[in-house]
Amino acid sequence: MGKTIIVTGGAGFIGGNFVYYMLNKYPDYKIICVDCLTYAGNLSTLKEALKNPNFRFEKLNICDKTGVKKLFEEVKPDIVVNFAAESHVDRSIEGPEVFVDTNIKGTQTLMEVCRELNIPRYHQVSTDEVYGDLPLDRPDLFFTETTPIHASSPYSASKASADLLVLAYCRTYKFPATISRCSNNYGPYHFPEKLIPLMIINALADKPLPVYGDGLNVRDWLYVEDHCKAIDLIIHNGKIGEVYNIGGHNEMANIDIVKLILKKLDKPESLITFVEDRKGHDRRYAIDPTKIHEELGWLPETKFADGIEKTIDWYLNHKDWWQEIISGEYQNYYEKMYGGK
Ligand code: NAD
Ligand code: TDX
Repeated sequence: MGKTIIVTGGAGFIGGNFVYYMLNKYPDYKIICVDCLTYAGNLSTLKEALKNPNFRFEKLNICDKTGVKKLFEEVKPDIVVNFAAESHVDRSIEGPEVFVDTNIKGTQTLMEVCRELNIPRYHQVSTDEVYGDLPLDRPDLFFTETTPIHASSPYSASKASADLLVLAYCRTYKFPATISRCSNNYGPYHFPEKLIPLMIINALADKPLPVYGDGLNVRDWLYVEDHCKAIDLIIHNGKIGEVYNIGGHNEMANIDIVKLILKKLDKPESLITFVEDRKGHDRRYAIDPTKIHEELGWLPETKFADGIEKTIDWYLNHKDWWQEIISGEYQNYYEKMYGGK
């Protein structure tokens, strides 16, 4: 029988991609998106999903326990997948408070409602950033699920706190949850404040491409659809109480990504502008995904060369989507973050 799945944060980048992935893969499932539409949430991302009778959107804050409980009581979800979060490291450095509210308190609120209503399954979408960073001169080191938590930014500290709460709920209340910790995603609907879309959009406008510090920081990039596939496997076949790392074994220095984007768009490298470094900037992230591969058979399918091509094409073909975003409040953000740099 078809399941009912609540997807929180489904109007954002990864949650939105997950909504489409699940609607396509499981035509007998009902997908309900809970999202309060912060600056990062866009209903236009869900335009096609809203035409699907198996999809429903609820504008709701995950910290609003009364609202969340009323909805969960009504729809009786089989699974809750929590993507909702404040997700941008730079914003967490400027204003950490909302990160504590949404990422920690919001997670606890969702779990509490699930516990009170005996919802059978909860999944927490977390990040590799909870492990802190790795040195550039030790390419043999990777994050495994047993790497100690060592968060660097207010963002990653809030995600790590939520993870600890989820694990505590599992142990104390036998709460039926899993956690996934994924590396950097890229792909369609990625909010323009993040590295890859920002560089594509600035390059298209012949604007400077702001690279933090020396540009040698390394991230492990995964095409967003591969992340969605991993979460699908975990919510259906994962073991309760377990953490699964998800990563593409695709480490790249920021500067190399930026140069690649310029080359694909036929723009000059003179657009690259080195700016002041991010405070506390993590040097390198690299995931060891052996556990999810061996237990659940997951492997990344999209090679970076193909994924970046698809992503650039998507931004070229969906100018309406991002032009609407960057014409609003985003302008103030951009001026504040990059104006003085
Ligand atoms: P995003 O910022 O694009 O989207 C977040 C969504 O959550 C938005 O739609 C926003 O409106 C919604 N939201 C925020 N606060 C809310 C609240 N209080 N109540 C209800 N909805 C709220 O984020 P993303 O990049 O899609 O990330 C999704 C999840 O994946 C996050 O938990 C993030 O920590 C995690 N993650 C992201 C990446 C990445 O590379 N982007 C990598 C690993 C893990
Ligand atoms: O203008 C920029 N210039 C620049 O050099 C921006 C926005 C970023 N960078 C650098 C900082 C990072 O080393 O690029 C790298 C990637 O930056 P982001 O896109 O901000 O991602 P990151 O900080 O690595 O975090 C992302 O991956 C892990 C997501 O935003 C998180 O939500 C996720 O948990």
